Amino acid sequence: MRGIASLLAIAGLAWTATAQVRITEALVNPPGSPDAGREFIEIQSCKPNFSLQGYWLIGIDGEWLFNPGNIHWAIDLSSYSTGANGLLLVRDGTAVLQPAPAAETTVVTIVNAFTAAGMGNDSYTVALVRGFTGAPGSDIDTNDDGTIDNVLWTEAVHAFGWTDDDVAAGEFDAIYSTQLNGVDIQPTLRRRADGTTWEPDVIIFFQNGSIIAADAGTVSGGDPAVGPYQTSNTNRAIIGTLPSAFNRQVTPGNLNPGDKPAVAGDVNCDRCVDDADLLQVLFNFGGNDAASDVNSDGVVDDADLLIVLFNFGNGCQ
Ligand SMILES: [Ca+2]
Ligand SMILES: [Ca+2]
Ligand SMILES: [Ca+2]
Ligand SMILES: [Ca+2]
Repeated sequence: MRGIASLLAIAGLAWTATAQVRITEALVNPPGSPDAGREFIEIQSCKPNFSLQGYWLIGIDGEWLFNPGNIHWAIDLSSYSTGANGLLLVRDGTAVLQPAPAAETTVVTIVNAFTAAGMGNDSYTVALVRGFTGAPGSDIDTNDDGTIDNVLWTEAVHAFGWTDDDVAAGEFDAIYSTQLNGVDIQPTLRRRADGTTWEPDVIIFFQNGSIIAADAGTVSGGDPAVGPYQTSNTNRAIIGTLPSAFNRQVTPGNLNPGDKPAVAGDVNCDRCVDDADLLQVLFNFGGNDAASDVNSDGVVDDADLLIVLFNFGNGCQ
């Protein structure tokens, strides 16, 4: 039997903050045209069937000519919950995309969700925030210096973005993703041999912490209009070590290769219910730590403890 000291050590390690909800995949520039109708953003929660009350997805312009910091579109996710696997897919059209989303995934279809022209394909930021109080046309960077000076949310949860590295003298493109707890896919990772820079079409985040942002094409035998799509073998930026299960495919509404589904009772977001989760609930007992509040009723108590115990060992294989 493990001693309490080693249990504490495990719990301590587990308490390095892990976002309870994050972006897992996005297709911002599908092969062919038009873009609108085939773009998507996929997010995943640690808890199955998690209410997204107060969560918003927002698109933020970064182009000098488009007023850096302009809110391009904003989607209120408050009336939705993630699926049993933790996934929620936001789509901007009803046309079939391949592969079909998993049956457990919540699919939200809002025609022209990312505007009638789709998400920007140049310098652009996409963010997941809580408590958004702005609207399309709001400006989060009023003096266009690249630093957010008009905070229109209560919490920045996750984000991604990149510049197109294509500005005239005196111009300046802005990316806000690192200020929003996300990642900026740097131009140095996106150079062609001739020195020009490509812009990603798709970004995929894996649970092992790795990320790929790449140009997208159609898989051999696929239909350019509906996919399946795959990441380029040449125009791609990789951060970390991609899972060996990754086969380049874009997977809207399906777990990314190597990723695990959400599991009830997983408090520290490693998709396994074990002593670390049990200890975190015990240490927060009587409080309101959101991650430890397994049943999301506002208090950490025996009801949460029981869910952890009943699911003990789940997801750990
Ligand atoms: Ca500013
Ligand atoms: Ca996916
Ligand atoms: Ca866990
Ligand atoms: Ca509770």
